[in-house]
This record gives sequence, structure tokens and C-alpha cells, in this order.
Amino acid sequence: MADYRKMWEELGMDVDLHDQLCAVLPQAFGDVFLSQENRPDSMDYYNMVVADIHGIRPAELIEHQKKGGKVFGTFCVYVPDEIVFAADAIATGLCGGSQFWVPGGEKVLPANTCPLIKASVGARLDRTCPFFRIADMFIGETTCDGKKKAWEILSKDVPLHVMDLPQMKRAKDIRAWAEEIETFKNVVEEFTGNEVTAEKLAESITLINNKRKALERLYNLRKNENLPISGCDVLLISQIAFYDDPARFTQMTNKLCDELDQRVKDGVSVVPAGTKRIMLTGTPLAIPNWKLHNIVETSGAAIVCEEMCTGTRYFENLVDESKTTLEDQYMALAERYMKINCACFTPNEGRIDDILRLAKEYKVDGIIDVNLKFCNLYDTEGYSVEKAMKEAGIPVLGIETDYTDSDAGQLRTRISAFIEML
Ligand code: BJ8
Repeated sequence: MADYRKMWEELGMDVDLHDQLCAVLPQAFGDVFLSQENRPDSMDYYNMVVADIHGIRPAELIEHQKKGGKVFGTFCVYVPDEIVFAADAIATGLCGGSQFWVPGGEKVLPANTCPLIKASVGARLDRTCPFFRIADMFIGETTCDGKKKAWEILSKDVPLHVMDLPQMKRAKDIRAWAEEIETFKNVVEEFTGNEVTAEKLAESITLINNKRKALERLYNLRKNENLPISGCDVLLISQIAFYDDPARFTQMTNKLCDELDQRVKDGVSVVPAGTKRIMLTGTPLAIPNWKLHNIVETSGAAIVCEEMCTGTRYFENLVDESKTTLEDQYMALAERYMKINCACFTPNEGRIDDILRLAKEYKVDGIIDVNLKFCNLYDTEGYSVEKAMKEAGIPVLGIETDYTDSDAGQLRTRISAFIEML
């Protein structure tokens, strides 16, 4: 790993504490990823990005800031990156996926808050993640209650704008989201000093659509009987999508897909014929949360799809590129983003339709419904999801977990038993 200590010190990070994280990550990464057999060569790019996760991309963001550019940190797939890039700024995902940051969050949040929120708050307040130091402005949203209250705490420490996300999907809610996107544009323009024109926005809509298309291409390749790539590797790519440069990410992911196309032609599979195909659904798996994929794929099954925000919810549906005025573009953005089916909406039957559709498309043998501990929304929705799956005759296993390893043994036993009965 290159030496980025000076950069971290200049960011005001707690470098000694951060060293503890740097000490465990390479081992965890090696155990989960490098131990896999027959990985595509094009995974080298993603390996490199993750090996220096707190170095390479942060250094690029700082370069951008030195030239006068701004960086916006986001926490939800409803926040439109297009607006940020149209103002010559950079958007980067900030959700925390490591137990390392949780105690820092617990200093200010109730212990029974979901680990994703605790880790995100802890990463900022403990000063142990460069991305959380670099972002000039955080963008929150009114999704779950835990996040809403966390914004109030974080806003004492960093400039923060909250987008008011409607929680129903009537025509007036979509119009309201279009208005909220316009307000966001005004905030971004003022903060960056750069004007967002219809031409600039059209360019960034294409930029982000291209990223979505590359991810969709990657996911489509997982629909093959011969699986050309593991679920672990696709999860890693989905996680990197949140913070990598979008144009480069698109290029590298298409390059990987070229290699995978060849694998499909050659009948190459990363798993033996007859390996059970699993889909995960539920709460997001923020980097470096690789726990479940690792358990499932070392228990004799393969993960072929994730109906998650680190999965299909991130890339399905494109923004209409034919609009030429800002007003029409806000509406096109709102229409695309409001097609995402998150449990913070009521009703959210679209998610059940998605799961049933994806189960068919990816020819899954079973579904694991994953809930991050203390996420009330997805936990409650789990009842309807699991009921619908049972009615459709699809085996389903509901699990609840957090970022610790304390339940790994128990999860392995339950997941192995589930795979066994498929
Ligand atoms: S669109 S899933 S990214 S809100 S897991 S913090 S909901 S208590 S992350 Fe999410 Fe946007 Fe929805 Fe996706 Fe709250 Fe639940 Fe925690 Fe969650």
C-alpha cells in the first residue's frame, strides 16, 4: 500500500486509530476475495482500487478540490448524482459498512440504531475515514427515522443539505420530488459557484446512465447457467460504483463484461454445475460489508443477484435522455428515481413485484431476506416479502445481522441448512 499518511494527517484524521482499520482490511479482503478460484483477470482493477481504498480515490478527490472543485457525500440511492456532476463537482457514496466505525456512532446515537447509520456517523466524528473528511457537503434525505435524526447531529460538524423525499408514489409525490431536485440543483450551484445548464445536465444524465448500463450488462451476465463471476466479486464492484470516477468505472466494467462474454461463449463457470443459485434481498451492504456473500459462497451456493441498493436498485431504469429543458430534466430524473422501491415508501408492493421478476430472470433456487439489525422498515416489510415468496413457491430464509462477526457461526449453520434443502 502506498504511503498516504501525510494526506490523512492533512485531512485532520485520527491517523493512529485509522491504522487499526488499515491493519485488518487487507487480511479481510484477502480472505474473502483473493482466496476465490478462477477469478476474471479484469478484477485486477477493482482489487487495486480496494487495496488502496483510502488512498487512490481520496487523492483524486483532493486534486479536484485543489483545482477549486467541490465534493458531495451521499447516503442514499434516491439522491441524483447527475445534479452534482452537472456542476463540475463530484459525488461520492459515504455509507459505512464496517464495525470499526460503530462504537464512534454509539457515542452519540442510541445503541439500537442500525449499524449503517452508526458506522456512517462514527466514521465522520471519529475522523477515521478520508472520504468523510474530504466531502465538502453531505447530502441527507428523509428516508428512515434514524437517518433523519443522524443528519441533525452530523450537521453540527459538516455542511449538510437534506432532501425531502416523499414516502408515497402518487403523481403529486413525483412532482414534489422533481421540485426537490430543483432545490438541490440550486444548493449545488450556490455551493460550487457553477451554473447547471440543460446541456451540462444532459451530459451528466448520459454519464450516469452509461454507468447504469454497464452494471446492468454485468448483472445480465449472471443470468447464465454457467456463472462467469462470483457474487462476492459483483458485490465488490457494486460497492466501488458508489465512489469511483463514473466514466472510468463504466469503462472498466465494460472491459470486465467483454471478458465475461468470452467466458460465457467458452462455457466457463466459477462454480460447479448444479450449484444452487441464491438471490439476496433487503438492506444495503455498504463497503466493506462482505460477510453474507462470503458465508453463502463458502457454503456451497452462489449469489446471482442482489435486490438491494448495492445491487439492482442502484442501476435499474434509465433517466430519459431526450429532454432538453431543465424543467423536463428534473421531471425525467424524478420519474426514474421514484421507480426505486425502498421500504421507506408506503405501499411498497413494487419491491415484491421486483423480487418475483428477478427470481425468474436470474433462475434462483432460493432467496435470503437480509435485514440489518434495528432497521425497522425492512424488518417489518420482511413479513410481506417472505409471505409473497412462499406463495410463489420460492424458498426463502429471513435473517437479521449486523457488522460484527459474533453471529457468523450461527449464520453459517442456518444458511448451510437452507442451501441443503433447496
Ligand atoms: S433507498 S435502503 S439507501 S434509505 S438499513 S439506514 S433504511 S435503518 S439504507 Fe437506504 Fe436509500 Fe432506502 Fe436504499 Fe435506515 Fe434501514 Fe439503516 Fe437503511
